[in-house]
Amino acid sequence: MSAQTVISDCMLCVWDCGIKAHLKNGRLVKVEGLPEHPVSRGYICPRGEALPDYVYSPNRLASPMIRHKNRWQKAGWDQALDYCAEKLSRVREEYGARALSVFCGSVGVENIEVATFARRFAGAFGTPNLLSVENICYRTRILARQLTFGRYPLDDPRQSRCIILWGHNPDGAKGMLSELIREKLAAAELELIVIDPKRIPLAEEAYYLPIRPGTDAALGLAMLNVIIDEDLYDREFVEQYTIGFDEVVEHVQKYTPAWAEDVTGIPAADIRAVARIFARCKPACIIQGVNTLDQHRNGLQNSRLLSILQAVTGNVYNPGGWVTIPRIPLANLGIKVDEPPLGADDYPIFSALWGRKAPFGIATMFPRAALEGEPYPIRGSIVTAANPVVSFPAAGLFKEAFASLDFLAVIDPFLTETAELADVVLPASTFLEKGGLAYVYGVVFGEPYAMMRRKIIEPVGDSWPDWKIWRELAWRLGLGEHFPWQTDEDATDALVQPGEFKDSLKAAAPLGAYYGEKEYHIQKKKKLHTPSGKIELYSQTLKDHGYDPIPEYLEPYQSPVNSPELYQKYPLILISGSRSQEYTHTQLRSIPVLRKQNPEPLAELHPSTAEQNGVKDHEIVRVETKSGSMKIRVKLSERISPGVISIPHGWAQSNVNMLVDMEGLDPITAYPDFKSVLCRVVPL
Ligand SMILES: Nc1nc2c(c(=O)[nH]1)N[C@H]1C(S)=C(S)[C@@H](COP(=O)(O)OP(=O)(O)OC[C@H]3O[C@@H](n4cnc5c(=O)[nH]c(N)nc54)[C@H](O)[C@@H]3O)O[C@H]1N2
Ligand SMILES: Nc1nc2c(c(=O)[nH]1)N[C@H]1C(S)=C(S)[C@@H](COP(=O)(O)OP(=O)(O)OC[C@H]3O[C@@H](n4cnc5c(=O)[nH]c(N)nc54)[C@H](O)[C@@H]3O)O[C@H]1N2
Ligand code: SF4
Ligand SMILES: [Mo]
Repeated sequence: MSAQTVISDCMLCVWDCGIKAHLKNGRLVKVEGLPEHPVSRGYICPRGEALPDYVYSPNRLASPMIRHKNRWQKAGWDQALDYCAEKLSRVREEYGARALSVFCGSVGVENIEVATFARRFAGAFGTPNLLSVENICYRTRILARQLTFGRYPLDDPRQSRCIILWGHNPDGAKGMLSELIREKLAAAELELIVIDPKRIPLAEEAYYLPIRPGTDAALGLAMLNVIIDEDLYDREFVEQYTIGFDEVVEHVQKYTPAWAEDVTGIPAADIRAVARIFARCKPACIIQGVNTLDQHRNGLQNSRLLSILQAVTGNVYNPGGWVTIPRIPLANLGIKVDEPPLGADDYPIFSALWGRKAPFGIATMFPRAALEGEPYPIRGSIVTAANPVVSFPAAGLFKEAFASLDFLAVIDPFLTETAELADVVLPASTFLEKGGLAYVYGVVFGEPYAMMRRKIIEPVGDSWPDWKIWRELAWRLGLGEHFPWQTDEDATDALVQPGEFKDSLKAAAPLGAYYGEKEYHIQKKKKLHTPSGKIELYSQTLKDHGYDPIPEYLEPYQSPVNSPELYQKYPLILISGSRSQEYTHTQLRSIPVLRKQNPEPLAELHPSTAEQNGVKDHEIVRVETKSGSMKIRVKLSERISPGVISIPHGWAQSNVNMLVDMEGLDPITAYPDFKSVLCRVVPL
């Protein structure tokens, strides 16, 4: 038997850990962490270890399938692609190219190979409607930081002396970070602050603030109030590199710790204490969850507030604060479409900031376009690397919308819930069966590091890599000139611009290479990319568009304060989507080794809340909101704040997104509120 160990990386979630893949006779048999990887340093999680079970899962789609009268029929690639081409041509003839949406999920954004070719196909076809999780994940914070700093600075925690985990539980969502934090705590090198309605494991070793969900901006404004009032800000940094500080000073006067105590439920003394630790203990780094701060009616302003806190304490562009990194020289394979995408008029800053156009539209507008033809009809969709009927808010509506289309194709290694609605499913190879670029925008500790990934096992079943699927489809639609690549190596090579970095990537393979260095103290060296050239605590851009130039506190859309009548009927606050190590979103539920570790979705409730609601541990309940209901088993936990219920996302049979609607969208980014949803539990 021939045994081989190959260096690669794991793309089962966004952090992209380095791996050592052990092969026997060309088959993946075991995966370990890769100590030589300069970012993950040997770390992998249970999903990474389960990679062999994942790639050879019996549930992988074995061949293309076409639906005939509600039954799936196996098809060859030629037949399936001819069918897709015919249907897509019809959509284009009847409604125009824009009536096709290309829908990408988390993998469809994070996996550069998947993202690049999907985007290129949309452009070649002529539709501006590339829709994606960019509309529910990360983009809000990126935009908030761009508005403040001109570019998107990233967390740089290795050298931090103080870290605030603000709505973020790295034990579930980012294992590498929890390892780092624990190392730093053990070495007594870190002040840790946790702001979370759940006493997460790291809260045991932190200054812990249990917050009422969705009230984070109140806490942030009060911290700013203390930092200014007690003269704890970095005067020199503020004077030299920011604009709008005077306005901020005036703005935060009304947001006192006593006021914030009423709003957040956190004692004023604790707010003061935490503000002091954060301001005095430099370098400090706020690490924000996506869930909590972005996915909120006031998400963009929440993220802006954290940017302002970092800036006034001088924790930007310093080691251990927030840092920018150079742009990776990716090849620009996007094809420009002149027409703007869905939502460009309604959400102008999200769609184009300072003339830089976002390549995607507003995904939360998709159901209306499909179901009501507003603002114009979307009649076809190709969903790749996404499972929106489970992962998107108002899941019932998304399902109805996809089911209503004239044509739906899904490209995925598995028959997802979205694929079940499709006319055609096309089996995609997983990342280990094709080349690609291991690069995740530097989101792991701000490291500008990337790896050129090569295929390490042959495509499983009759699956194809994404680039090849798009290519073959494009040729059938007369768009072949845009997809000249013949081999996996060609397609992978095309992802990076020719030049020094590409050469170094190839030379370093199978390990990766740095495409630059972290850019410390850039504010001293050059004008920033904001209109004023400085850090904009006050944002004239937001003001010009009719939004608050400095964040105000806004109650959650559904809340005891904002909707007291609703609260009478639905007296619990639902937070959804806390991550667990075994799963990525809607994926991996059918992998036995992972399912054993985390067998079923559980709704966490405090024992006192359970008692008030007549609910017992392990009982199955119905959870109801004004928009929907679902059943789930209850787990009592002293960790969760009373009055709050936490439900994970991604479980199709207990889909929490049946409970989440799209009424209170963020007016700047159209993000839904996945948190702070009022609900009730009904014992069955
Ligand atoms: N294992 C695993 N890891 C993942 C993913 C995955 O699916 N699985 N997904 C990846 C992706 S795409 C993303 S976007 C990230 C998301 O990462 P995050 O959004 O950071 O997710 P969590 O760390 O689970 O953060 C949720 C925490 O916020 C708390 N919380 C809920 N509501 C509030 C609130 O209103 N205020 C405050 N302060 N806290 C609140 C919850 O109790 C929980 O502890 O995770 C990434 N990592
Ligand atoms: N209630 C609630 N809902 C949430 C969240 C929350 O916090 N609360 N979080 C949201 C966030 S932050 C995100 S990012 C979304 C994620 O939402 P999605 O991206 O829709 O969820 P995934 O389950 O990760 O779907 C990815 C799909 O890609 C497939 N795939 C894997 N590799 C490949 C490949 O190489 N090629 C192709 N074509 N397909 C591949 C997988 O099999 C899977 O079906 O969920 C969101 N939903
Ligand atoms: S955290 Fe786990 S799933 Fe994510 S990249 Fe690392 S090993 Fe893979
Ligand atoms: Mo995400």
